Amino acid sequence: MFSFETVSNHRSSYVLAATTLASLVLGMGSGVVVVGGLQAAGTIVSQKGRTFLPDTLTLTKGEVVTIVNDDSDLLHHAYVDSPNFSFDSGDQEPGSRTPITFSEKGVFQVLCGIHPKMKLVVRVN
Ligand SMILES: [Cu+2]
Repeated sequence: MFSFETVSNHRSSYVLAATTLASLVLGMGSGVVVVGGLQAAGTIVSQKGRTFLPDTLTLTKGEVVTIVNDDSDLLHHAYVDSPNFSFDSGDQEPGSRTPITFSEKGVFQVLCGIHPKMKLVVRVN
């Protein structure tokens, strides 16, 4: 009986921690976050379960998207390779945040160099 309660308590703590983390991420997703003097706009895309969430976005030229690797045990490697805009994140460690400034109009695919099925479509107006 004692061991069951111990397991139960651990699970509650874990759920609480996960909920707090989710609130933090959601909180960062709304509004403007200023880190070290750099201003980042509020659009957050999560890499989770080898997918981008959300997987489509519509932006205005010059907006910043911050890609967060929410897979605790996977590297990702976001890139854009189009005629008028390209970007390469390098290795994205678990928990890392990668800002991308979309400085050109058009429709762009953000792909992952490690997981070919991962795709984020960004329309920039
Ligand atoms: Cu990936």
